[in-house]
Amino acid sequence: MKNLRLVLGDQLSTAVSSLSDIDRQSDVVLMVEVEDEAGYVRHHKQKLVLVLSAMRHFAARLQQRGYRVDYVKMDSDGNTGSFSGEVKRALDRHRPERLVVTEPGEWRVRAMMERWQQDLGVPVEIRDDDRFLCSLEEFSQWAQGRKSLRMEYFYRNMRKKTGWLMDGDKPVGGEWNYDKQNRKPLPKGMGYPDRLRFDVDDITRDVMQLVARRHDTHFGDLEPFQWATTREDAKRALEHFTTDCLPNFGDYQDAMKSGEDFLFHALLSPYMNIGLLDPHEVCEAALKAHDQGQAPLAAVEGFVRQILGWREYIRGFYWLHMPAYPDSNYLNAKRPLPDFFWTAETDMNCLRQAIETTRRHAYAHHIQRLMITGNFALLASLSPAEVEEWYLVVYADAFEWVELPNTHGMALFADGGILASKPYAASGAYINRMSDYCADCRFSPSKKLGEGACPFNYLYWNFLISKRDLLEGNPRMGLAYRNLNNKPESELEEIVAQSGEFLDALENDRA
Ligand code: FAD
Ligand code: DLZ
Ligand code: SF4
Repeated sequence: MKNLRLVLGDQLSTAVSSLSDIDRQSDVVLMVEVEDEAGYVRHHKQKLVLVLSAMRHFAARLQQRGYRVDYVKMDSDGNTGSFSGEVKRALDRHRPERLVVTEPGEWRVRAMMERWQQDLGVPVEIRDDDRFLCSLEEFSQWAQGRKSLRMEYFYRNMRKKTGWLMDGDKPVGGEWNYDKQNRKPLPKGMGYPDRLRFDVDDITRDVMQLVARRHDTHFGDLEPFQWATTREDAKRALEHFTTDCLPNFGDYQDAMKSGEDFLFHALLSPYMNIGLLDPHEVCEAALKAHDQGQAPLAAVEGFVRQILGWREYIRGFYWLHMPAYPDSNYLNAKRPLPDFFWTAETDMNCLRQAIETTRRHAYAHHIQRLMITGNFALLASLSPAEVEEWYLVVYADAFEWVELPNTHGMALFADGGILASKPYAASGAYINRMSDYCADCRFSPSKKLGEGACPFNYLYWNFLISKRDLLEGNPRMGLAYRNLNNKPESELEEIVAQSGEFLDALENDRA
């Protein structure tokens, strides 16, 4: 046999570089279900089902197309439980001349792969992952010599490179970014689209039984499982999004509502991240909707920016800064993660809603992740490592290349501002403006201190007080510190005292 081609659980595309020059007669595709990947963090049950079921469907699709596939199931005899162990066993079975892989999405797996040639005694070719719109080399060239790596400038470059939403060398409509139009609260009486849900077939049912048997203690509800696990269904999800949600995506991108877990969000990140959809085709579908007059420019620009801008930028950023990136802890945050992040048992309704959504669907939308759970973790000085592990566990779309910069850099400001120009810290007033959560909360967003005051209110000021030496010099924090400095000393003392009591009690919320 000539080449053994390893395809990982987040590389489920026939266009992946490891398969590009495959000889279907003489090469074998290797896919392995391994306990190490299910357990290196205790992934949400639905994330396990999504990845393993999508792997099995993908293997079946390859076989139908005449590929030779060697597929190792999780509970098959002799499964060693690790990528290295399963690659070694497959090398013994097939004796290939060469092992071909596409670079993985996580540093720890890349480090493992780089040892294989020496440890396993076979030539190993690690190919670029060209499913992204910006190569790692291109990103590092863009980053070279820049003092700060702001996404907005990267995004403009990518717009010029792709020609998307460009009118010659000018942005269509005259602006690069229409975010000013994209921050509306939800109007009363608004209707929401019924989201497409996918039936569980025999393959998915088998995987659900496997997960129930082996991973029952992991976080999250196993049922109802409604994610797509095939490319065909993921394409239907894309079509549904562009038709039914995209026109309103921009306007209400930052809004939150009880009982409406998805609003107008795409629900496409898991599919792009595991290979069922290509980011290129997702952006082109949105651009087509704009060309055909089905979605306004602000919505389409906002959506394309998330993928062409943020998603690509985050990936380049991860590889540029690894492996040292998670070691920083600029704000010296050390408090352990409270148990309610797992149980949702808290009186703070916004947090309860965001965590319950997460438990139900392995999903919460961006503003819930950033401005509810992320904002709380920032204000309460929760340990970055513990918070990062939580985000990696609980979301179906979580892979370290995308989870880590978003959590460590964007939500927690633990890198001291390499990714974001200022911390995304907000008080209860913001949450009240952008959601209906406060109406059903035992706390009041308009109360700043004392019994019934919203904890986000005093924690916000306490955060500014306690991190003054690290943040006051930041030009984008000027207004916040001017407001803080106008407060009388007695109020500052009360803020610190009430926050101290709250945070001490939080440390007792441990399982
Ligand atoms: P939409 O809101 O509809 O956005 C469309 C698409 O844009 C998404 O599918 C996604 O591919 C892309 N996108 C938007 N924002 C980002 C971003 N900041 N970074 C990368 N891509 C983006 N996204 C993940 O894919 N995996 C993660 O593990 C992850 N962890 C996050 C952790 C935190 C603390 C925060 C603040 C954000 C995180 N995000 C992560 C980014 C974002 O929240 C999700 O991509 C988005 O919520 C996915 O839902 P959607 O498909 O409905 O997205
Ligand atoms: C997330 C995941 C899980 C749960 N299981 C597997 C698996 O059994 N086999 C596999 O090839 N990939 C799995 N994955 C995805 C990997 O964790 C992912 O490929 C690496 O983290 C590199 O990004
Ligand atoms: Fe959250 Fe405060 Fe509003 Fe309650 S009052 S939902 S804690 S922001």
